[in-house]
Amino acid sequence: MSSYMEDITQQIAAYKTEIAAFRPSGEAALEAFRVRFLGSKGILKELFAGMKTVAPEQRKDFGLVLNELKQLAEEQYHNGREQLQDRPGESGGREADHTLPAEPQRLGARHPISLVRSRIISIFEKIGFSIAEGPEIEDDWHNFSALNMPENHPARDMQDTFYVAKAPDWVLRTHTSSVQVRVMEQGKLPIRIICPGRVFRNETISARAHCFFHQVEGLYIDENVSFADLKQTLYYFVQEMFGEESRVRFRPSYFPFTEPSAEMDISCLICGGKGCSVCKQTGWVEILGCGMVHPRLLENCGIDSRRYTGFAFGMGIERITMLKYQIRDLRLFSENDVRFLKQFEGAV
Ligand code: 2NL
Repeated sequence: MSSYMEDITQQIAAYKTEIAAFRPSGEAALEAFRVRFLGSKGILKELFAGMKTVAPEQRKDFGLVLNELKQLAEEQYHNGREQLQDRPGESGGREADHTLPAEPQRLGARHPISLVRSRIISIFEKIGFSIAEGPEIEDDWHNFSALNMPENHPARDMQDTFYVAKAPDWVLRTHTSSVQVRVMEQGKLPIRIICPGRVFRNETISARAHCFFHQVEGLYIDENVSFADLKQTLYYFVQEMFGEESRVRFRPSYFPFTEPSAEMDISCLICGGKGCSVCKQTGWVEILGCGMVHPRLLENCGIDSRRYTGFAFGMGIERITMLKYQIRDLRLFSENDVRFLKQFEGAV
């Protein structure tokens, strides 16, 4: 064998190994492979051109070897192309497979205040209460005076208020009673409403107080509405909200807009009444204030207090939520920390 044939045979073996091992890392590598071996100035063109220097008796065998090498290179080029097309996201890749299951979409969670507000609303809707809403910026009359809290009356001290500096008659409502006053003024009786909404008080922010919170107030006015109706309605609410084993108790209290007034406690959800840190060893926790609507209020709104009586109550949604979900710090509700909010995924 001539030395040219020896050299070229070795060289062809090396090319064969290189071609057989080829796996493209991307489009550019595949194209470089094509140019190097199969291009118009590529290695195979050059080898075929070398045929004429081969002795005529060896030409046929040499031709067969070259054809084999060319076939291998073409095969590897096609394999490489297929391999790239199977890879998603590569340029020139196959279209997305729309039959694959979708990436799961992350759902947010409802805010616990919103969850509990909905729950309270649906409990009262079941027994015929409807929802009333009103403005968050109120005039003095609807927030205070109509509710038996005249100007300079010490009862106003119970609710440290944000006043609108440019309009001294306007305040950020300190309770949603103002909405109930508006409904009473419309004069359509009987009235059976609940008023959920945001209220504002000028408190120093702590784990137990904030400058805004959420309230649900309720009002029922008709002929012959009694304190027994009040007790039974609120007992029903507690059973629905906290479970059938919950007990309630009423303690005398004072509010300027009700007479008589009471505060309602429920048996402690944590210890069941035995005494623990949540109920401060008393077995009871306070959840709302209530009472019979003061006759002066009815008169203020043009309702005949000799014919009609009513009961009213007010609760803080934050307080109910803290009890229901054992949340210890009121500030968590307005910090929007997703680690807190995520815990309510799937809660209803
Ligand atoms: C509390 C106590 C209360 C009322 C709210 C009310 C409204 C009208 C007439 C009479 Cl229009 N009363 N609301 C009555 C008693 C208590 O709320 O601690 N709320 C967070």
